[in-house]
Amino acid sequence: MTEEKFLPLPSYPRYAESVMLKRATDFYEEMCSRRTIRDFSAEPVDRRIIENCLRAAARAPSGANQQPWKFVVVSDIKVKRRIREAAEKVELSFYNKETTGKWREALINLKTGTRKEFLDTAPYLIAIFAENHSISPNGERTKHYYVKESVGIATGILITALHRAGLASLTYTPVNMRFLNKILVRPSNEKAFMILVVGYPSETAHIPDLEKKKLEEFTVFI
Ligand code: IYR
Repeated sequence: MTEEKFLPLPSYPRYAESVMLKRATDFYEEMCSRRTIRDFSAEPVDRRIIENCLRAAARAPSGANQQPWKFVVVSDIKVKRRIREAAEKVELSFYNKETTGKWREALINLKTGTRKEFLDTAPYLIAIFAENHSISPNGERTKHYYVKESVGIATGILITALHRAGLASLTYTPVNMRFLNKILVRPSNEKAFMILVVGYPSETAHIPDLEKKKLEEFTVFI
């Protein structure tokens, strides 16, 4: 790797405190309108919007700046159908095994099931992979650090960018995602992290009546 140069920090946007407070409140309010949905419309979405959201996501900090992520953006209906088929197989065995389990109990309010219609209805499935190591052209392996943390941060920024652009998403993680490497022809150093389903909500989309914890419940100031 080439040695990084150091540059002076370019004009840091320093706001008046009142402006900061307003910006923070406005952003909080914008995040309050984000909801995970499971009923997507088939309406197409301009690919440039997705591209810019991905550019924003890839500005995430990462362990040793290794940027250990790969985003595979699937809009091809044949590929989406294959993903749905494979995912529903995984879900079938999950729901059969978990019928009495604690996990099933935790999901009861979400009314999820084995049918994953969104996988071929939504215009985009973004399969997110985590690169546990990289392989240079001469076959040398470089270990990556804090891979899950890094990919998690990038995914969070992606979800936020999509929401800001006016798109809804679903974080979808079947218990076994190895089928994604096969269908999407990804190498073995890439481990599927999640499928982010992206599009507009269907006109009849419903969401569970969930509560979010209050600041006092999840924060401690010392
Ligand atoms: N992957 C399954 C089960 C599921 C698990 C969690 I944790 C959720 O928050 C939602 C669903 C499914 O998608 O049905």
